Amino acid sequence: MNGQLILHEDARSGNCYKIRLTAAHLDVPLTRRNYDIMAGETRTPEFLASVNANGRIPVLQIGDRFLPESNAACFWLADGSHLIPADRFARADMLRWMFWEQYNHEPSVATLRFWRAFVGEENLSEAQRGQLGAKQAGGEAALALMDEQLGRTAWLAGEAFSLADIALYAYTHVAGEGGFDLSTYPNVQRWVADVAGLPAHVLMAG
Ligand SMILES: N[C@@H](CCC(=O)N[C@@H](CS)C(=O)NCC(=O)O)C(=O)O
Repeated sequence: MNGQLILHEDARSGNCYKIRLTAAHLDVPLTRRNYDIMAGETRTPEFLASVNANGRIPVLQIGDRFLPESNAACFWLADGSHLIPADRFARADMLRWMFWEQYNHEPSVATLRFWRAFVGEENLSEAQRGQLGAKQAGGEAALALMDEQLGRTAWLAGEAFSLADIALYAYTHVAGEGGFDLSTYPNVQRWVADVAGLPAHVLMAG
């Protein structure tokens, strides 16, 4: 009905992994097209003109239409499925966690992973080095908030696994690569194991 689904991605990116994990839970096949973001492959004139004018992956291509932004792509895939709560409040609460992920979690937890595990601290600019402390504190505050929620409910948006868990699992389970100690957050650790134990789970490097 929607033609072929193509994921434009860099397989090392947690934002791209969110879409693969959502598709796995829905048993939806994706064709994968890889770009090396470290080599600027999402900044070429061709990519900007035909895939995403914002110069970033992931982009989910649905037939001849292109949908950037990881959480929007997950939402498109999961619309009407068990990954989105039927209850109106729970559905909005799921979105709350996904917006929060983009504003309060990903900019610290994912950026520090990118800087420390891929760029290397010795290669950071002066300005980036100056942000290390604030990003560490921001990431710790985000993980603490998740830990508080997951001490009260099984999953982030209540008692059912949802897109909120997928969106936040992507970078949380590899937060150690960014210099965060997940053993400080026992409820997050329990939840990471629960997500990874679901039958449809796929690994990030898969
Ligand atoms: N808010 C976007 C973030 C996309 C993003 O930052 N993508 C990064 C990789 S995770 C990227 O493409 N970086 C390459 C570049 O900026 O040149 C999303 O959730 O999809």
